[in-house]
Amino acid sequence: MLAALRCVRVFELPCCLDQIIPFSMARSAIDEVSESGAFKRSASTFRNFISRDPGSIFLPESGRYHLYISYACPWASRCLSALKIKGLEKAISFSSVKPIWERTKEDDAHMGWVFPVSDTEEPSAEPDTLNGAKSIRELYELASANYSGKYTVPVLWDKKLRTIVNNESSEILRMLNSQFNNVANNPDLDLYPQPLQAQIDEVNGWVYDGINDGVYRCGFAKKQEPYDEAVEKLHEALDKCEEILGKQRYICGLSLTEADIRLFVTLIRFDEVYAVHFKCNKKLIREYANLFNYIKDVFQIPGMSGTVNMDHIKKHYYGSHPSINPSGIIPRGPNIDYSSPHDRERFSS
Ligand SMILES: N[C@@H](CCC(=O)N[C@@H](CS)C(=O)NCC(=O)O)C(=O)O
Repeated sequence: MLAALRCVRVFELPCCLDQIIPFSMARSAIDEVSESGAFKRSASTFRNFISRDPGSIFLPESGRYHLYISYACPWASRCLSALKIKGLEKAISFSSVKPIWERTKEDDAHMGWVFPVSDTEEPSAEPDTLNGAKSIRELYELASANYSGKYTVPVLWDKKLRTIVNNESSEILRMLNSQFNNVANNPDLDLYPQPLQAQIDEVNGWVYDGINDGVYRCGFAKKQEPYDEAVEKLHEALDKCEEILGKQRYICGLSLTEADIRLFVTLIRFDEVYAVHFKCNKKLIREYANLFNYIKDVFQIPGMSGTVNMDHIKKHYYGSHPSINPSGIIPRGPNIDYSSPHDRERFSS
């Protein structure tokens, strides 16, 4: 039965991603570059859903699932944010890997996420006590013997069936929002409310293209033209956010939704990392009045500050991409204080 379950994987690629199939054998995002020099992200592979639907293999049981994250990773931080602000820490355990990629096997050159060997080796990172894995790669190999994709975080792990449920952050975020409300401390918080779903989907679309994935397309471009295109698109999207957030507190209106979480995780890394490491220095977030206040507002939501570990974030990016930063030197600044006062309460009433 377990062998069968480990094959519960679907390979539905969004049509916009179908041209990247030739690169899907790449084992690391930094290698996913087409001949034009543009970065093209491949789709996640494990796409099962936790639900109470009849026939569901993965039921929403308290204590059954574990979320493997890296504090450095914006995609994993989406999920950690949902877990924390929904109050799911008792129901779903989580742990973080070390921030800087290391060799995952002695007999090949793959570099990726690894666990520390002791609790004291790296603050905020923990050894894998669940599976005894040395790396995230080992978890993928446990879940599927012939897996050939990237070894990414987040990973939502099923302790009962000892397999990966899902490794796509946008889907994990939705499951955490809706499937565990009977055990959540904050069940009334709905990050994807029915009346706003079309608007959230629309915002997610251009925020992903322009901003979430956009910063990576700036940073991982290997030629000037795709870089220039990505920077243009990034600032079109940031300008659009700035305008929207000049009229309302959150990106889809009066209440916090998953679209805010998805925007926040990129914005909080922007001035500290992307501006320098990914060459996104055309305009900093702290030069956008509304965006800068908005980051502080979201950061100060109870639970959110615990999802931001700037030490891991900076160590990871500056230390894990030697083709971009061969020395691995971590810039000292700018050390922004996101807990300082903001002006977003002006929209509250
Ligand atoms: N589409 C995935 C993307 C996840 C992803 O790319 N994670 C990065 C960390 S920020 C990763 O683990 N990369 C490992 C690699 O590229 O080898 C999601 O949203 O969950």
